[in-house]
Order: sequence, then C-alpha cells, then structure tokens
Amino acid sequence: MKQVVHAACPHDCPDACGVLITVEDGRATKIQGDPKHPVTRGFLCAKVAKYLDRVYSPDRVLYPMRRIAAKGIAATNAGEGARATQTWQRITWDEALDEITGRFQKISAEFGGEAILPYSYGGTLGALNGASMDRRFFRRLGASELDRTICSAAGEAGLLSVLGMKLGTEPEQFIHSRYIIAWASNIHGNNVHLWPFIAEARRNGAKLVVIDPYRTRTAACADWYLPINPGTDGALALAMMQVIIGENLHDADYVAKYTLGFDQLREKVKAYPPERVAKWTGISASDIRKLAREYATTRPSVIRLNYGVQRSEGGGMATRAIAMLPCVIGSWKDIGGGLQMSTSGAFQLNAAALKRPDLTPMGAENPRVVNMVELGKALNTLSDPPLKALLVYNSNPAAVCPNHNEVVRGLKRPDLFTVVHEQFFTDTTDYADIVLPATTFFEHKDLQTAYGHYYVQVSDQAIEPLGECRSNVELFRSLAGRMGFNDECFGESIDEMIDGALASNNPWLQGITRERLQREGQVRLNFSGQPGNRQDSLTGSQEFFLPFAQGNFRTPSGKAELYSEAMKAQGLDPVAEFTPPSESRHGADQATFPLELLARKADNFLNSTFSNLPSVQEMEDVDLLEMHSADARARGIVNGSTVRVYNHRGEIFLKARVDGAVQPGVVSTRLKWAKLSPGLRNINVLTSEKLSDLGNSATFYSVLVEVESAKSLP
Ligand SMILES: Nc1nc2c(c(=O)[nH]1)N[C@H]1C(S)=C(S)[C@@H](COP(=O)(O)OP(=O)(O)OC[C@H]3O[C@@H](n4cnc5c(=O)[nH]c(N)nc54)[C@H](O)[C@@H]3O)O[C@H]1N2
Ligand SMILES: Nc1nc2c(c(=O)[nH]1)N[C@H]1C(S)=C(S)[C@@H](COP(=O)(O)OP(=O)(O)OC[C@H]3O[C@@H](n4cnc5c(=O)[nH]c(N)nc54)[C@H](O)[C@@H]3O)O[C@H]1N2
Ligand code: SF4
Ligand SMILES: [Mo]
Repeated sequence: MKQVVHAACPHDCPDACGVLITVEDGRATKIQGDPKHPVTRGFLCAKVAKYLDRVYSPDRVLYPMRRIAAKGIAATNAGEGARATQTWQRITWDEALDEITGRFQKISAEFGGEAILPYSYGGTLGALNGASMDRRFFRRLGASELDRTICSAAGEAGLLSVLGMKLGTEPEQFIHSRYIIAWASNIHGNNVHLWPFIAEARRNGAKLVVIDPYRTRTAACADWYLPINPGTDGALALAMMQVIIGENLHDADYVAKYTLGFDQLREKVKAYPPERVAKWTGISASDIRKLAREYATTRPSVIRLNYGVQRSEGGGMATRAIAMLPCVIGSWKDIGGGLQMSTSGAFQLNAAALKRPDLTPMGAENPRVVNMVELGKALNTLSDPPLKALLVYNSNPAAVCPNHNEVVRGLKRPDLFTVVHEQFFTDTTDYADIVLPATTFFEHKDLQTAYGHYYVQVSDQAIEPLGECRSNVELFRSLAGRMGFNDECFGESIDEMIDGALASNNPWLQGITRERLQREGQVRLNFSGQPGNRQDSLTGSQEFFLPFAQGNFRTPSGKAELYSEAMKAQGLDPVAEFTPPSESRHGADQATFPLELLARKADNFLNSTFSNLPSVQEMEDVDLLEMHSADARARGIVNGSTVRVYNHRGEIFLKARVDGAVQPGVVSTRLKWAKLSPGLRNINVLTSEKLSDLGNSATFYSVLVEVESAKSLP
C-alpha cells in the first residue's frame, strides 16, 4: 500500500518546512518538500532531502544499551558490531527504566532532586517532543532547571528590549523589498527558503547587501558585500544611526508617534561617527555613510538579521542597536520593510498546558538553574548539591558545548550517572551509562511552529518506530510511570496534548484546530483584524501582517524603546553602546592570541547533526581552517598545510585553506562531531564559556587563537 503523509521538519532551522513522505508497505520511500507550503514551496534543503539515509542508517540506536566499558571514545567510526559488543550490552526497556529510576531515587534521597540535571536543546523543535512531557517530568522530580541559552538568548533579549516581542517581517513580503540587508545571515546555508523571495525581489530591482565577516555563498552573490570585523556590529548600527539622524533621513512622524527615547539616541550616536567606527569594523567611513543613506532612502528596506551577531560578548547590545534601525527610519510601515530576526513570538501555544509548571513539589518552587553554556563548569565545580545525574536528549553537548575539554572532563566523572536518549551513537553517548533509542520525526506525531515564518503544522507519523525507539514524549511518560508519578497529565494522549497546546486564548490561534491542521497541512496564524495589516499590492489576494506598522510594540511603554529603563536597571546603557569583545583584536585580551576565530556552523550539517552520515558528508568540506593569504604567509602556511590551531583552552589540528573567505586577522572553521575530527576533538575545544552581555548566552564568535604549521594530522 502506498500513501503520502504530511509531516513538518522539526530541525532547529527557521524554515520549518512542510514535508511529504511517501510510505510503501510501511517503509518510507521518498521525501519531498510540500509544494502547498507557502514558504517551503516544494523543495527541501540538501541535507533533509537525504533524510531516508538518516532514518534507515545502519548506525541508528535501536535498543536500550548499558555501558560495559570505561567512559570515553571507544571507537571513532567503527561499525555497529564492534561498538555494541565491546562497549555496550543490549538491555530491555524495563531494565533500563528500572536502573534509571532506581538511580534517580537514590540520588534524590541522598543529595536532593537538584543533583539531577536535564540537558536538552534543538534536536527537535516539535512542540511536544521539544518541551512538554520532559518539562512535566523534571518539574515533578524537583530536578535542577536548565537555562537554555546556547543559541539565541542574547539576541532575543536585545530584540525584546526594543520591540517587546519576537515578531518580524514575513518571508513572503521580501519580494516587495527594494533594499535587503542580510546581516549576519547565512541565507543559503541556514535559511535557504528565504532565498527565492530575495531572488524575486532582485529580479524586480532590489539590492542585496551582506554584512558578514565570512564570505558566504550569499555574500558571494550579493550586490554589495561588506566584510565586518567580528563582534563590531553594534558600532556599525550606531554609526548608521549617527548618519541617518545627522542627515535628517529618519522618519520624524513614525519616531514621534511610536518610539521612546529618540532624543537620548540622537545624543548617544554622536559618539559614533563613521570615522571612529571604521577602525573597529574594518568598513570605511565612506562605505558606512553610503550604507546608512541607501538603507534609509531606498524603500521598502528590510533587514534579515540572523544570530551570528549575537554569538558575541556584546551580542545583546549589538542586536538592540540593529533593532532600532527600522524604528528610526519607519520601515515597519512598508510591505517588505522592517526586520526579521525571529517570528517565534507569534506562536502563543498554551505553554502551561504543555509544560505544567504547577507540578513542582512543595518547597521546590524555585529549583536551581544551571546555564547550559557552562556545562563544563557545572559538572566540575557545582556543589550543594553536586550534579550526580544527567539526562541528555535533543542535544549533543560533547560536540556543541563551548570549552569542550572541560565538558569532557566533567562527563568522564565515574560518579556521574549519565543517560542519553539519542538516534545515533554521538560524541555524548561516548560518556553515557545508559543509551536509549529515540525516534526520528518520521516515527512520531507532533505539532510544529516556526521561527522564520507564520505557519503552524501538524507533523503526522509516517512509519512505525524502528527497533525499540521511543519518542521523547513516550520516554518521559515511561519514566514518570516507573517513578510512580500518577498525575493525570502523564497519561495524556498525543492528540490531547496537541489540543491542549492549541487551546490558547491568543487571538492568533483562533480557529486553528488539530483537525483543521491535519486537513490543510499548514495554516497561517490568524492575523485578521490586526492594526496595520495591508493587502498585497501585486496579487491583491493576501493580507500581509505588519506587526509594528502602527506601533503596537509590546514593551512596557508600548513604544519602540530606544531608551529602556529595563536596560538601565540591569546596569547597562539604557540607549546602547559599543565595547569591543574582550576576546577580539580591539579587546582587553587581544595581546594573548592574535587571530579572531569564527567557530561556524556547516552549511550541510545542522549543528552537529548529520555530520556522521556519509551521503551528507560528501556535500561538505570538513576539517579545514580557512585563513587569509597574509596570515598564512606570515606563518609559512600554504593552501593544504596541516595546521595547529590553539589558545589557552586547547588545540585542534586542521588543513589550511587559503581561499579569500575571510579577511586578514580572521580564521574560520566548522562544527561537526568531535570523534570524526582529527585528534578526536572539534572546534569547541577552543571556544569559551564566557557569557554574553544580555541573556547569558554563548559567545562562540568571540574567540582568539594562534595558528602554526604542524607536521601531520594526529
Ligand atoms: N545548514 C545549517 N542550517 C542551520 C544550522 C546549521 O548548523 N546548518 N543551524 C541552525 C541554528 S541552531 C540556528 S540558531 C540558525 C542560525 O543561523 P544564523 O543566524 O545564520 O547563524 P550563524 O551561522 O551562527 O551566523 C550567521 C552568519 O553570521 C556570521 N557572523 C559571525 N560573527 C559575526 C559578526 O560578528 N558579525 C556579523 N555581521 N556576522 C557574523 C557568520 O559568519 C555566519 O555566516 O541556523 C539554523 N540552520
Ligand atoms: N562552535 C559552535 N558551537 C555551536 C554553534 C556554533 O555555531 N558553533 N551553534 C550553537 C547553536 S546555535 C545551537 S542551537 C547548539 C545546538 O546544539 P544541539 O541542540 O545539541 O544540536 P545538535 O548537534 O543538532 O544535536 C541535537 C541532537 O539531538 C538528537 N535528536 C534529534 N531528534 C531527537 C529526538 O526526537 N529525541 C532525542 N532524544 N534526540 C533527538 C540528534 O540526533 C542530535 O544528536 O549548538 C551550539 N554550538
Ligand atoms: S532543515 Fe530547515 S530547510 Fe532543511 S528541511 Fe528542515 S526546515 Fe527545511
Ligand atoms: Mo541555534
């Protein structure tokens, strides 16, 4: 029997694609993008187009496993057989659940629930398998709470400080833009479904400007590429506003009606003339002026701001400064104007129904919070209570966490009981006591929102779980049962959970039901009647959502806050300011190591996911250190040389590629599994646990290193 199932890609990606899976006699035989999805428009990214290789990979974890060897990397890339017999003993789910709950109960009795830490992030962004039954379980257990800041917390805090809500320009409006700035936005790599809209805008005469220290594919095909020194974007935005306000190019009417603190901003930006900012950014004063003038006068103009800016020590403040730009020029009024960093704030699912924070045991209302970026520090230094158990799901911290050597030192602790729920034997399972098999999105049902558009989807289950795989929801349901948690919510069915999540008072979810989602595949949030909505002038059929066309900011003042009391209360500049990151060429630590490192993502992997699949590996250039010819020459390095890249946190070995991707003073390499990298260590050996200025976020792009040529790869 052949059928086509509608699913939604749950990977941590703004596009949240609609997916069609063909199933024949219980086996998935084809995957394609849903042509009916207005943003997916029938195509998938290259990695998910190969998803059958992932689902049916011979390397999948299919059964619960118990460690029978010492913790550590047992085999780098060995086949299933060797690994299974030398490192793992297959056990039943009952045995696994007994062992886990037994250990959890013992640890709770001896040290308290806070000695147990959940560790999860973006494996799946499905509303259920991302954050529902797991949150209920850990609340009920009284475990430490995880502050999930590894990705976007700095940028979110910066954006919210100005707009009050994570809303932005919808992708469909980009075709109407005349001036598009891709700011720290690797569109071809990380957000490919925006590209066709930009391409159409350019056919209509739009100009594309890219601001990125790395010459991405998007930068290479831009009309104007501005390589910027890492971590200096805040200064650039302030200088642009110095020019715009100084030359009276701002929208005085919009500013007067809908913003707060313009006079303070006008004063503040006087300290950031283009000549001063040119020295930090590496962008000439004349180019800064030209950018500011073009941006303010070519209408509609839109900024696609992505998260690259905010993975920096001053990333929150930089995002805040950039978020002011569309408020100052009033581009929120235009179809195809404004800014998009994230659209996720529009999806106001019923979080209390999903996560049930009310399950907290008496006396444990405010559990200890552990920042996920500081996992190494937490495992090695926390006391009162120390961390004694870790349950990892939806994440691969031994690959993605900064200061990898410290993370591994912590994970190796013999007294730490680690459980990892996974689809593959990752870097993190190498330190697990128990590994549990997890389903892929083909094998479970979920509800899907997005952070790069405004469509909700139900992702249907296409095939039966492989082997003995269980979804995250089913794992935590099983654990709750075994712990004797008899709260009714642990028995809710998947459909009841989806219904509960959609049962929200938010007007944007009105009329969106599970039945309707299953019938229609994807449904746009219900923005009808929103002030500022406008008809599409080309087709006349679509009503666009312009969240801030008539103000409606969700800040305490209801205005776009160019001056923020909340910032002031945190001891920060209430307008905005720029301080160079301490780990940068202009920073306090610049004397330690001379080169700025971009520890970037791979275009064809998704963080560390996909980096173990041969058919995806073929598409990606790995284990390369990209550097400028001047920096290479000064160190006697040529294209293809083996190099040692090091700082005070550690060292890695790579092959040099001297290709013009980066400017002098900057080097770059990409994230992948550590155990598939030379010397069994990846880029996060070199990155820092230091937190950003706002949001306590990670600073993957504020890293100094030195490079020297080496004899051979380890
Ligand atoms: N193919 C692929 N797609 C992905 C991912 C992936 O790993 N691979 N990851 C997903 C995830 S988790 C996320 S959060 C999103 C993130 O997607 P993006 O926000 O696009 O994240 P990054 O790739 O970190 O950064 C974007 C760009 O910012 C640049 N950049 C670095 N530092 C600076 C700086 O100081 N200033 C400026 N102007 N630019 C800078 C980088 O070189 C990069 O090209 O993408 C998602 N999509
Ligand atoms: N150097 C450097 N480090 C980075 C970044 C960077 O740009 N540079 N990016 C950072 C960012 S933005 C992010 S968001 C983080 C991402 O950090 P993570 O969210 O840890 O990302 P992944 O490496 O994709 O690991 C997700 C894991 O979840 C598993 N998984 C997928 N679906 C499921 C499921 O349904 N159930 C269970 N139990 N497991 C599942 C996958 O197999 C995969 O191993 O990495 C951060 N680390
Ligand atoms: S990873 Fe992103 S682009 Fe690729 S299929 Fe999933 S949502 Fe679409
Ligand atoms: Mo992320």
